[in-house]
Amino acid sequence: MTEKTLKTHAVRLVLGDQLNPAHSWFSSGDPGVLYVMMEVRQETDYVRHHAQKVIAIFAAMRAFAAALVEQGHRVHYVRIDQPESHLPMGEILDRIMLDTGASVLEYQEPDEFRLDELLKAHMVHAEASGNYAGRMVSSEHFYTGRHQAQSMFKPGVRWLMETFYRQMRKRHAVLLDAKLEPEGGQWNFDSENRKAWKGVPPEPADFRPLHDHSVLWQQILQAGVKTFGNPSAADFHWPVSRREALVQLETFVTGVLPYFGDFQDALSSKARRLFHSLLSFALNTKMLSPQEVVERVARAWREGHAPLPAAEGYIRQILGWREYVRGVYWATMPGYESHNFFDHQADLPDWFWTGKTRMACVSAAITQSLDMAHAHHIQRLMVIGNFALLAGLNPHALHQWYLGIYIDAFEWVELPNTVGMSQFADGGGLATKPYVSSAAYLDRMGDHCRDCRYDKRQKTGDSACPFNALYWEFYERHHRRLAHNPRIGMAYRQLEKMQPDVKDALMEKARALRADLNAL
Ligand code: FAD
Ligand code: DLZ
Repeated sequence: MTEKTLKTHAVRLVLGDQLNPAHSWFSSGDPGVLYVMMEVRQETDYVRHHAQKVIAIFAAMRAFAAALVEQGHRVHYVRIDQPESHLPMGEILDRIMLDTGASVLEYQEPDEFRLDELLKAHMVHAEASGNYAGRMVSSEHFYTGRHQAQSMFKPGVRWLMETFYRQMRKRHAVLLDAKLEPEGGQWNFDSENRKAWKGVPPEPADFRPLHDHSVLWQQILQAGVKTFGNPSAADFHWPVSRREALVQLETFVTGVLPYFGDFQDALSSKARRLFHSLLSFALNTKMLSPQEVVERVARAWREGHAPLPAAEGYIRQILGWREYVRGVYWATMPGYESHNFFDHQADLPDWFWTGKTRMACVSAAITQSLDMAHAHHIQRLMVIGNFALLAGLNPHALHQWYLGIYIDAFEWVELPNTVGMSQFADGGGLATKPYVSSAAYLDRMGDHCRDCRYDKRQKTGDSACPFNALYWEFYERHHRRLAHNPRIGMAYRQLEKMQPDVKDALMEKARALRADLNAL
């Protein structure tokens, strides 16, 4: 029986990051609806992805399709080892529409500008040719609808994250008391979230399920998809179904959340995860909703299982930062991807693909990223991103690296974080000052300096930690662009006070470092 004989009136496309079982599409069964999911080269090849990212997305897509079929829905699934996977998405959709005779193609709003434009243009063409009608519906995932985000963040309106976050807390009645004031009398407990970790309490055990995806990995390899990073089944722990994602949420909330606040900004050579939730993949593929995660964390506090600074700190990441960067993305695309405020042009050193640099903190963060397609926020921002900004790496090349390597990287969230927050390449649209530091900060928040080949105390000479000279030269080099910023006045005052010979030596050292980044 062909799909035509089943009388399909509508085809509905589900993208790889739209695995939301609570979407209203699935609340009732309609035998006239055919769901389409596809593993396609168009999506695997727009950037080179980490092997685990491709495996995780395909495994989660397959689990989602199987769950739909189990519920009685009809699904047309294109696997990566089928010849169709080489076709553009639009052509596959046209074929299915022709084969089924369906008159309507529905799709959920894509989170990425590229795909949004592509599908929009495809629907306009299909409708103009009289082939079928296209209809975009909400993905029913975020707190802030896409149009609402676009109008809130419209050009000329400057939204500080903190202002946005407070408004979100009020609008969605999160952590508010009976008088609609913030619980604990404070909106933000950030100042309590900056402790270094000395090994106590111990890093939580990783209860995530271990998956063997070797069959899927062979299919990906045979299809010729180019990836990088560790594909090893032995290291694959990402949740690939809603059931697994819920278990992960529960183990985080019950055993880890109480310490999240304290060690949110910590770095450690002995703990890769520290007290982070590892929920970003499940959230960004929509297996979990942000509302249920926020509600579960708020409940943990209400029931006395987590301190308020931990719960507030965690909720701020999701209700605040996650929604905020999405607003920035939709308000500034297209164009945000090409910002380069400092005109930084250096290539990424080769060790971005091997982790083989002698800077212990950078090596650990990159090696971990290659091993598990994840690094926590401070590794992404204050280790890798900090180095990239000080060294003058090209922000667009860096954006592509971040977009490829992390399990949770989808452009709507990765791009503002990399180009805006981490590289200040938008000139301060998102961040109020560049996130840069010398070795002192890295040493205060972590323990990598102890066993590093470089010396955190030295600024010049062969053994000096590269972050030191690079830090001062960054400020000197960008004096014209940054000196007026009141948040960094202190750095410029220190530079002014520096003895000329000390300053010259620092500048010379930094220029030598930047001339041969591969040697670090
Ligand atoms: P936790 O530390 O447990 O935080 C909980 C949740 O809060 C995360 O799962 C995430 O959904 C949300 N969150 C926290 N910080 C942010 C933030 N700055 N922006 C948006 N959401 C946030 N996050 C991504 O989801 N995808 C990315 O591609 C991504 N790229 C980044 C690139 C750079 C340069 C930087 C500095 C940060 C990036 N982040 C990205 C934000 C953050 O680092 C990750 O969300 C986090 O490390 C994911 O691990 P986790 O789930 O254990 O997070
Ligand atoms: C990231 C990704 C990859 C690697 N592969 C697919 C795929 O084969 N099919 C698919 O539907 N989605 C994939 N994705 C996720 C999409 O790129 C994602 O939908 C967009 O980035 C929009 O956020």
